Amino acid sequence: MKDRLESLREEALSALGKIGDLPSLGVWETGFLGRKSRFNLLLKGLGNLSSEDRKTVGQQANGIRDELAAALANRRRELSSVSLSGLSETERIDVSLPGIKPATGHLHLVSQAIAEIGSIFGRIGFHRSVQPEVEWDWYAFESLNMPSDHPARDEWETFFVDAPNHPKLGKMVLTPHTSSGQVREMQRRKPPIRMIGISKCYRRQMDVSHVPMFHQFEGLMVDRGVSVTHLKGVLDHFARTFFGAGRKTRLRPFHFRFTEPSFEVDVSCGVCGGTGRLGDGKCRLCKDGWLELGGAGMVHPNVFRSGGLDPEEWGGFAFGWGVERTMMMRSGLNIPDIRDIYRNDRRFLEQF
Ligand code: FA5
Repeated sequence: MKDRLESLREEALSALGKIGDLPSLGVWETGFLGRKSRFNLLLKGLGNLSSEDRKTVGQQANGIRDELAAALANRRRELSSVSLSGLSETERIDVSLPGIKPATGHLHLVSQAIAEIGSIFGRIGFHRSVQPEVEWDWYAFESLNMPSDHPARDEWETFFVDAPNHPKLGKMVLTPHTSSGQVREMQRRKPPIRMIGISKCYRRQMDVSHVPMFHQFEGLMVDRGVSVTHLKGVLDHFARTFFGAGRKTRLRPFHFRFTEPSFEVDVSCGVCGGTGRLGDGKCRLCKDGWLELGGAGMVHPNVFRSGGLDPEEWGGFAFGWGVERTMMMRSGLNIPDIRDIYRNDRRFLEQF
């Protein structure tokens, strides 16, 4: 066994001397010193020797292992310094070559719109709030004057979460609209309130103008003596700043359970200048000079009660629109299908 160990030692040292590059050192190390190396296989035979022999052969084996390990470290040092000194030859840099521009990303167009909308309302004193992505039925519907059997709730096409009911707040749902933020905000802080809540919403809908996950922004103002005039002023401020000077809004009577009176908000069409006509014919973007933006109204007394406020003392308005749809209505964007926004196709996203 002593002879076999000695000849293995000589073989290993001679092979090491012939190695000329760093990667081959790794192969050598596995072959001669690794767990399944011939050296280790040989040592398995130690058990068959007498205790006297086992001691001397064991010492010899340890000595050889240390010697091989030291030789390996030496060779590694030598090869490393050779490869570094050769670098100036092999890796010459031609500073006159044009550089490679690193790819830089940018915010997704919806994130850009959210930041812009938040800042437009921020400049007139509305503070940002974010609603939870999962919500209790009570906040999403009941507190907003929509009892469980009310047919209006079907319009929200809600996702229900498979979780135990809350003893007081009912079922768990994916937030279907940001209006739940109205009551949460009233519970959170004392009036006067000026809030702009921008959050994710979920509905079981999918077609050219609907996606199952989208964003809404919800405005809420609560104070004494708030009237529809204030609402109209805030909406016009938004239309002018977001869509461009000269754009204005129009309120059409509508019905929401949580506002009274309620309105649909339209913005004047940027293509035909609100006239509904282009050249000799009708404007192709709008029908009569107006584009539909979203819902709004004066906060319903029952919503104030849900939020713990006295409707005799406080008044307020609220509005809620889709971020994606509002953004798509910007002149020149020309996004024909709302689903394109979330397909994650870089050829599309890089344009914004
Ligand atoms: C609401 O959600 C009311 N909460 C709005 C409101 C707030 C009214 C405060 C009064 C006071 P509606 O279901 O119409 O209303 O949705 C509002 C907007 O969200 C729509 O105009 C649209 O822009 C956007 N929206 C709704 N569903 C989707 C969807 N599946 N995909 C993309 N955008 C959507």
